[in-house]
Amino acid sequence: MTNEPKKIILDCDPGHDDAIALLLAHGNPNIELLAVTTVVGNQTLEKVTRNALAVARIANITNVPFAAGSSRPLVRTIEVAPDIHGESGLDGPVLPEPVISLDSRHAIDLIIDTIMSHPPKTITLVPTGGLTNIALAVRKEPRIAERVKEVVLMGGGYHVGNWSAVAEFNIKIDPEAAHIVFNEKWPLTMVGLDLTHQALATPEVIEKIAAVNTQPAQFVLELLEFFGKMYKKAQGFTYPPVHDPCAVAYVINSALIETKRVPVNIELTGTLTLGMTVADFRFPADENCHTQVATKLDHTGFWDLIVDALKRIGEVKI
Ligand SMILES: [Ca+2]
Repeated sequence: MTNEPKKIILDCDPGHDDAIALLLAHGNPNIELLAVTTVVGNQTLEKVTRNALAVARIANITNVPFAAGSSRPLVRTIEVAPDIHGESGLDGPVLPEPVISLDSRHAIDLIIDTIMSHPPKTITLVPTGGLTNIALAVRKEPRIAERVKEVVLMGGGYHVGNWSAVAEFNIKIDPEAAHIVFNEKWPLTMVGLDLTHQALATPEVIEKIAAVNTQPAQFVLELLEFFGKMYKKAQGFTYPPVHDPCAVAYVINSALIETKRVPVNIELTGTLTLGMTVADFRFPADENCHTQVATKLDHTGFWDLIVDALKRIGEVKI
């Protein structure tokens, strides 16, 4: 890790795990959060945007622009995930009224403006929802593909799916957008289900978060309690996998997550496999391969980062 904080733009659809990703990005000293953008996904754009602003209040994030983005996928009809995230998209805790207001720009313009106004190769894009905004941004301003440092996204899975047998939610809800994003030549790390299913919020993790004993930590506990119940009911998990902060953790300290360089592309025409992230493990990847997949998580190191971020955020009374 260098001393210079890593600049990121978080493009998200909060979302229990997005909320924790946002707290991690805000609370970790190695991250400089430049912008937060929202996209339809776990719930409607209106709901996830409100949730993002509520999380900003909970963690006292006051100096970061938030902008709303795409309200529907490029081609497909909207699919949301109330069976995991509830009707609000962030069910469980009582959400406070937001105190900051939205940036007047569309998310894709905030993304483009932010990337183009910083030096080349200094900004990492961290999408933790469907890829609609990122696809539209790179179509509107193709120069961002060369200008970003890398894309580290939560989505996909090379062996498992959750929204179908082989497709993960973020990719499946807007596969055309994912196809655009995976086929640009920027360095891209796919933090997929193979990795995030290792990021389980076990009782030991819950205990460590409870010991922080602040309102933001209590908020995370309430998120995880609801998320855990839903994951047990919907997908049979004993403890819930907390996907999105894994992408932020990789940016903070790549040593926490092992990766493998392989070509990845998105299935757009399969009748059973639409939205599958097809990873080709047959041969050693050639040197031009710009995609890699996350394979193995340091579980303790990962959760220690979350606990540390909550400690640094400290008490925020609402
Ligand atoms: Ca998400």
